[in-house]
Amino acid sequence: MLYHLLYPLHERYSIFNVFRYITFRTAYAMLTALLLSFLLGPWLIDRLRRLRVGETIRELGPQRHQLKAGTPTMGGLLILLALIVPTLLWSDLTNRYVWVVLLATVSFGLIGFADDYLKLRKKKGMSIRLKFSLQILVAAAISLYLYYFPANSYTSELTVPFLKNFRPNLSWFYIPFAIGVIVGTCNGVNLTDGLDGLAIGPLIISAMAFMGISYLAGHASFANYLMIINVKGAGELTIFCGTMVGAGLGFLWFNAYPAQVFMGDTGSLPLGAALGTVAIITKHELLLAIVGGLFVIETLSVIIQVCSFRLRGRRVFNMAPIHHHYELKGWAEPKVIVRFWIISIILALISLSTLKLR
Ligand code: 57M
Repeated sequence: MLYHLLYPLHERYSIFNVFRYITFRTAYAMLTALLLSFLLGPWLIDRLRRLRVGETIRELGPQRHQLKAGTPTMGGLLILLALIVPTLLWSDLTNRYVWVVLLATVSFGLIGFADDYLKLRKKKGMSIRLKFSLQILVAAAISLYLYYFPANSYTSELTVPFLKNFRPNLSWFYIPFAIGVIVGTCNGVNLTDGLDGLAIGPLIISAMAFMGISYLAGHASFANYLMIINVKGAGELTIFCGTMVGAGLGFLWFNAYPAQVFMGDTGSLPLGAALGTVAIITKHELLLAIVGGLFVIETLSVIIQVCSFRLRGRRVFNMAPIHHHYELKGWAEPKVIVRFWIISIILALISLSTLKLR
């Protein structure tokens, strides 16, 4: 909105030219998201506490987690607000991709909110079947739209990290693939969200990486130089990714150990879905598995644990997801968190290197 209101003034005052630049708007969208989080965070946490929106901790988990009982959850509401408002303020709202990522964010936010609400008020969340069906439904709508209204002829092709001349074309199979990317990412983030700041840290790091990727993919000359697919209009997603970094940092302020608030599914599902959608639009779906490799590791640990228990009757990890394994091995919670962040930074650096190493 600010873009539409203020940029036209450049004809009279040249200073307003800055509103044309994606980099300028990204920086201010990020700062707006941070400011909103700092201003609204304490108020929201207080409201959630008064409304008794507190977490019930399961007994089978690491004992230290019992101390967290009553910590307000649904802090994802703060993330949603800090994501949506700055995006509306600083983006070019005639860009269709901005609306696609906003649709993903809001719809998955509603699914997460409904689940958290039911968990709190009825003591039982949505059934797994209903939760997955809703996720698949929204992801299918997004995937079908992107497939049938493509930016270019490369839509069903995949960019393979480290390889420049191998771009498999999935044809119509791209639709279920894209659904898998969105649903997989949102559940990967959800599974990772089990220690203070553990999910939001790698999410910020991944959003930073995709901030760069969106900018490059949307810029014809840079995309051409790096030999990546140029997606006209994807550059505007730099602002959305910047907002995700700002909203994430703002939330981390309150979620840092010892957490004053948890994000709940209200936060983890929309963040994961938004990241997956950005990866699809920018045609870096496979790279997301490296950028967000920590979410993949957490998900794999659960799959391995469940398969091993069913097939061999034995566990591989003390407890899955893998962060609980290290907790039970005696690592202090902040140590697990910071080490997992470090792994996430390494993975983001490796993935950015693939832009040149091919
Ligand atoms: C969400 N939720 C946290 C909080 C957060 C199949 C199975 C592996 C599923 C998995 C599961 O249910 N995962 C989904 C994990 C929970 O956090 C809430 O949930 C929201 C995210 N959806 O925002 O509202 C707890 O995590 C802790 N927490 C923090 N700080 C944070 O910032 O400390 C969360 C955010 C919170 C708090 O204690 O209550 C969760 O872990 O439940 N299930 C599991 O993860 C369980 N693992 C398990 O059963 N493993 C088995 C099998 C099935 C693989 C095994 O290894 O044998 C663990 N969950 C818990 N305790 N709570 C087991 C131990």
